[in-house]
Amino acid sequence: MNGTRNDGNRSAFSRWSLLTFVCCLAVGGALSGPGSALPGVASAQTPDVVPANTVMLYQHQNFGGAKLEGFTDVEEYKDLTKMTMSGSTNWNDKVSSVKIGKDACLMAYQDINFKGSMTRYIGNGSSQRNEPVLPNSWNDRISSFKVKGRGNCQ
Ligand SMILES: [Ca+2]
Repeated sequence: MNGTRNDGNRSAFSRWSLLTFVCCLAVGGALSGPGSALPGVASAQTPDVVPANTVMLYQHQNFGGAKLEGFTDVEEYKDLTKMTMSGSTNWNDKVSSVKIGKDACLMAYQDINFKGSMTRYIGNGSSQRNEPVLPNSWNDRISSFKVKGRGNCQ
């Protein structure tokens, strides 16, 4: 029965293709290096593209180290001492660079519960805003933040 044999051949071929595909995925993952496969760890090789209404906060300057995505109107960013970065460390006074989606606004505060000095990073409406270094001594200072739409940054 030719039909049956052909089906069998096609099935074997499909299995082989799948095996090859999975194999290459595994090799590719190994080649991309340690760390890049871990959630919350930035990869220098693949710069983040931030959705229009979100922000991304980074542990180190130039978008390095752990990263924390911030979504519009989420209240949990009121106390970064309670937001885990990795292991027993938290995000309080850790942020050193940020990316701002084109339609987003970041309001970052020196203290928890949106208190103390505040600085704004407003999206420009046309493209992602990247701030590899936080100016005016805001490095390792942010303890709470809000994400808003760029037209509602208050
Ligand atoms: Ca602080």
